[in-house]
Amino acid sequence: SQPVAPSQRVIVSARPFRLDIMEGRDVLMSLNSRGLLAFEQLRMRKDTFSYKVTSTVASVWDNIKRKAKEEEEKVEDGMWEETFKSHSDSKPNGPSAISLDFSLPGVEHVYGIPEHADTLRLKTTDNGDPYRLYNLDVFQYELYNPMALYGAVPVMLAHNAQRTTGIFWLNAAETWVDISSNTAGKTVFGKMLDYVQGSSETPQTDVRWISESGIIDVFIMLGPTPKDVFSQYASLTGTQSFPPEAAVGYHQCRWNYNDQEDVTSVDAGFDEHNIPYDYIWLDIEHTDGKRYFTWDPHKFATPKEMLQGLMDKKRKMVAIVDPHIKVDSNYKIHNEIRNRAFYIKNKDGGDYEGWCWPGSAGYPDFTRADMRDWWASMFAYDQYEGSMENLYTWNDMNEPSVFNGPEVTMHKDAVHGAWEHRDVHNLYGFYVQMATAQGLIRRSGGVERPFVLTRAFFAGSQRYGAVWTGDNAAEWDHLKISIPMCLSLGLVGISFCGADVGGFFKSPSTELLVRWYQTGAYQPFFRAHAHLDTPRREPWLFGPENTALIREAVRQRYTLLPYWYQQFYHSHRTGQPIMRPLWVEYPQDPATFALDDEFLIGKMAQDDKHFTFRKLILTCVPQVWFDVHTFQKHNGAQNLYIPVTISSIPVFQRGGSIIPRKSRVRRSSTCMMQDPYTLYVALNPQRTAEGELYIDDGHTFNYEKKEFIHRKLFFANNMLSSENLAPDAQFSTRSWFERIVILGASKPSKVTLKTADGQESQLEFDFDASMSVLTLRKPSMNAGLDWNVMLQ
Ligand code: NBV
Repeated sequence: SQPVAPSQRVIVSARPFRLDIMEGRDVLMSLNSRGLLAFEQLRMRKDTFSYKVTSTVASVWDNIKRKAKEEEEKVEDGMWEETFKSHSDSKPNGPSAISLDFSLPGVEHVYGIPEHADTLRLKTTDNGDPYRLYNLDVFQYELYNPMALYGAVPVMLAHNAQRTTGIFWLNAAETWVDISSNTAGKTVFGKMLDYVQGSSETPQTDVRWISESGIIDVFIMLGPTPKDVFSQYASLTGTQSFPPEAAVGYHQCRWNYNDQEDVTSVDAGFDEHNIPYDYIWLDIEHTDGKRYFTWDPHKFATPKEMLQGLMDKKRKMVAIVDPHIKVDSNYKIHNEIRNRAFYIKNKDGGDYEGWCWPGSAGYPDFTRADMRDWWASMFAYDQYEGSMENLYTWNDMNEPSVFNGPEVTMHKDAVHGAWEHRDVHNLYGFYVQMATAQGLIRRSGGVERPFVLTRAFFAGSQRYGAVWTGDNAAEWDHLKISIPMCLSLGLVGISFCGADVGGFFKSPSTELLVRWYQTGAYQPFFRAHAHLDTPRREPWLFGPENTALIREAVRQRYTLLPYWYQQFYHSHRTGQPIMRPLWVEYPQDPATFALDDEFLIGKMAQDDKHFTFRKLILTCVPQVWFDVHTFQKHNGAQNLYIPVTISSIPVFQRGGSIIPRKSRVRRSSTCMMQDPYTLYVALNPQRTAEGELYIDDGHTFNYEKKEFIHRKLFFANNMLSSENLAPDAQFSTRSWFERIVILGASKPSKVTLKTADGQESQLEFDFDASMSVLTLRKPSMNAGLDWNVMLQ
C-alpha cells in the first residue's frame, strides 16, 4: 500500500503463496511463510442451498458447487449454531474466519494492538491466550492480560535498532493476535551461549492474525523510522483531531454530581482552593430516567442557568450521552429512531432490544450515514433542550454494552442492513463518537471544535476526540498500567488518551491519589473520575498538605498548557504521538525498547518510578537532561539514582529543547489566553536548542483558514531567535514574553534584544552560577513577532 523505496522489492511466490518484502538482500517481512493463510467463505445452509447455473462456464460452477456442497455436508459442532451461556448465535453464513501469518526477521520487540491492560512491549502468547480485539464492557478488568477491553485498533508496530515497520489488519470483526518469538524466554546468558556455540539464529518474531469474518485487507507500513510509520499510518486513518485548548486542561468528573447545587459548590471549591479546572462532568444520573439528551427535572431543573454560571467563569461542562435508547413511547429520541427505522435489527427482523441503564433499550444503527446525520442534528441547541455552547459530550457504553447480551455486548447475528453485527462490531463505538462530534460541530454552524470522549474505539477514532481507559481501580498497579496503555494508544494514532485519575472502582489512599494527580497531569487527557459508591474525593478533601500537593500538580499542568497545545497541533498536523515511549525518540538504543515507566511528552520526559517514596530514577539515554523544578543538570547514558519524595514529580527537559510556559495560573485555561509566556531554553552540550510556539483562538476551526501564529524558537551562536513558520498565516496576540530562562548557560556581559522594527535594547538579567541558569527579566516582546536576543 505504501510506496516501496528503490532498494525494496516484493517477491511473491505461488504454490504455496508467500510474499517477501525485501530490502537489498534482507527480508523485512514475510507473509504466509508459515502457511497459516486461511479463509472460510460465507456458506449457505444445506436446507437453503441451491444454484441456478445458466452460463457457459457451467462446468466451473459445477465444480464450485460440488465442493461447496461437500463443505456444506460436513457438520461439526457449533458450525451453524453456537451457544454461549444462555445465548445462541444463529451463524447464518456458517463458520466464517480468515487468518494470515507475518514473520518479522530481526525483530524482538512488537507493540500496539490496543486495547489491553498489558506491558508496552507485547508478550509472546505461546503459553496462553492470544491478544483479543473485541470491544467489550469488562467489569473490573485484570492487568497484564491479553483479554479484550473496550476498544480495538488492529495495528502492530515492530521495531529493532535498524527499522520500524507496521501492520494494519483492517478488520472490525472479533480478532485474535498470536505472537511467538524464537528468542522468547532466553536469558542474555542463553543467547550468549548460543553465540559461543555458534548456534545463534537471527531473532525473529512471528505474528498470526485471525478474524471471525471479513476479508484479508492489510496495510504494511515500511517505516523505516518510527516517525515514518506514524505518518504512513496517519495517511490511512487520519490524525488526532485538534481539540479546543480547554480540553487539554483539567477535568473534574464523578459518577455523579448530584444536582445543580452540587455542581455550584464543587465549582466554588476549586476557586476557594485556588485550583484551576476547565470542565465539570455529569454522568448518567443527570438525565430524566436515563433518557439521554434530557435533564432530571428536579435535580437539574434549570440547566441553562447552571451552564451560564460556568460560562461566566470561563468554564465548561461535559454531559454523558450513551447510545442505548430507552424504549419508551413518551421519549422523543426513541420515537424518532423507531419511526425512521434507525434501530439495529435482531436476526428475525424486529428492532434489537437489550437491557441497559434505562431498562429495555434499542441501539441506533450508527453504521448508517443517514442515522448519524440524524443523531448529529439532535445536538442542535433547539433539539437538545438545556444545552449551550459550553456543553460537550461523553459517549460511554458504546462497545456496545448490552447487560443481557453475550459477554455483555450485542448478539453477533444482529443485523445492520446488509451486515451482521459480527462483521462491524469493533466499529460501533467509532461511529457513535463520529456522529456525536459531527453534532457538536454542526450545532455551531461548523465554527467550533468539538470535544467528545469515547470509551469504545477503532482505528481512526483519533479523528473524533479523546479516549480513556475505562473502569480502572484505585490501586497502584492501575496507576502504573495507565502509562503503557496510553503509550500503546499513541503508537496507533490515538494521542488524546488518559486514565481515570484516582481510579474508578474502590477508594485510593491519599498517597495514591496524590501520585495519580502527579502522573495524570503529564498525560494527554487529564480527568479525575470515581464510581458512584465511592466516598467523595474532590482535591481539597484530604487535608491542607495533600490539597497543596494536588494543587501543585494541576498547576504544573496549566503552566505547561502552551507546550501541550503545541504538541496537540503537531500531532493533528503530522500524526505523531504526543505521549511517546522513549524508543520512539531513541530508536537505536535497545535500553529504551521495553521501558514502561518513563515516557516523553513530545521531547520532555516524565519518569514514573515514583509510585512509592524514595524510588529511584534511571536516565539511560545519551542526552543532557534538566530537572524542570531544580534546574539541576544530569548527564544521560548512566544509571542515575535520585531520591524521590511525595512532593517531587520527576520531570526533565531535554538539553536542546525550548519549552514555552505560562506561569500565571488562573481559574481556567480560557482565563489564561492572553497571559504572558516564559521560555525555558535548555542548552545541549553544543549550546543549541530549539522549540515551537503555536497560538490561535483556542476553540474554532479558523486555524484551518490560517488564523494562527506558529513560530520556531531557536538558540545557536549565543543568539535566541523567533522565526515565523507560517508566513502566510494571520493572527495576532496580546501575549508577550515576561521571562526567558536559559539552562546550562554561561554568564554574559550584556544581553541585547532586537525587535522586528529594528529597535535594540539591553535586557536585565540574573545569573545563577551554581546552577548555570541565566534569567532574562521582562524582555516584553510580543509572542507573535520576530525578535532575537544576543548574549555577549
Ligand atoms: O455511567 C456510569 C459509568 C461511568 O461513570 C464510567 O466511567 C463508565 O466507564 N459507566 C461506565 C457505567 C457503569 C459502570 C459500572
